[in-house]
Amino acid sequence: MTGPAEVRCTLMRGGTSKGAYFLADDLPADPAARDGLLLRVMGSPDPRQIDGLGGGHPLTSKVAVVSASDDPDADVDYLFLQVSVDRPEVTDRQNCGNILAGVGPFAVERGLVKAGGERTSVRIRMLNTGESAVATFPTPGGRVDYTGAAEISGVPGTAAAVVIEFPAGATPLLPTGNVRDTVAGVTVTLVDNGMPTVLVPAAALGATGYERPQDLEEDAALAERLRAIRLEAGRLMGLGDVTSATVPKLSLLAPPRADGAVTTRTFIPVRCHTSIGVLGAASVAAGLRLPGGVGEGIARLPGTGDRVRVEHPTGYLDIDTDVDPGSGDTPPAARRTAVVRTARKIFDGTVFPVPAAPATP
Ligand code: NQM
Repeated sequence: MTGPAEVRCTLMRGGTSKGAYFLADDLPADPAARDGLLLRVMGSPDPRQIDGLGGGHPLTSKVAVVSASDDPDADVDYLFLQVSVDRPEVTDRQNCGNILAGVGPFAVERGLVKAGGERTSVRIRMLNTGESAVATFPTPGGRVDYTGAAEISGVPGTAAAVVIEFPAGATPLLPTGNVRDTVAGVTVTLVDNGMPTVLVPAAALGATGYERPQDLEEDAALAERLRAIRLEAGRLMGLGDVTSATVPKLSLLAPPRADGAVTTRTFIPVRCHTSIGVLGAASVAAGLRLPGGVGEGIARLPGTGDRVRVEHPTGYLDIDTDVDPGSGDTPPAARRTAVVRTARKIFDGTVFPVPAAPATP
């Protein structure tokens, strides 16, 4: 076995996801050794991840690697790693805005950032995309307070708000330069406001958009169409061959059922999300704001303000996006995005990445 036999680890809920948080210095510097260790920590590959910390779903098989930043504009660097549940794969090809919610509190807990008073703001450089975020959360008496009155759909109870602000995106909002593309025979909007996402009218795939995630996951014909769309969209978006990548995500759009702007069912990219990712929702919200996008005629955007309420299978996610629609040679761009999440420290201790002994025949 390569790498350390035991590692300090903090298990945290970040938004509607759960993951293992590490200091970068505690993990092997070599990515292959690090990834091998993380597979053993999470118990992958195994659909139940019975031999590790993972919860048998992509949303609970996540890792944050955090370190002090050498960027003068950032306090910490955050590398997100998605650990596959059923394949021996770890990827840094996507970011995660839910796990991001735990990064600021973790940085204070582990002494990377000093608490700043009643509330602390942590400037985070997100290594997966090169973009940045600022997370602000309560730290009365110099300690992170996880308790509070903020409610987010998909998480029982209430907790302290972690307010996350994203400045203007570093990547083009429209990777192909078009508000509509035809991909595998379906008209879609390909958008990236922090997460490469394919917006697809649910009706174009014979879905209502109100199905339960498990029912959509059981539809083999739908899975095949989504796969074809994703592979072609990935190439068009400049992501290359995305056969085994976790991006782009696909969000099926339908008219809102409650008081939101749109209803979504999001594939990440094979399992259907029980809610929606933060950056996935940021991309949906920005895409809906683009005149001519496939959301037109489906979404009901509020007449004023930046807030877009994105409905999903377990409620809704409110996201603020300010989009410059562009004009002439100036392409559309997201000026600012903001969201409220919550996080919780679940345990802090030592994880033992012992490999399973080979089974005897
Ligand atoms: O889009 C799931 C999640 C995510 C990602 C996924 C996320 C985001 O809910 O910012 O948070 O899309 O794989 O954790």
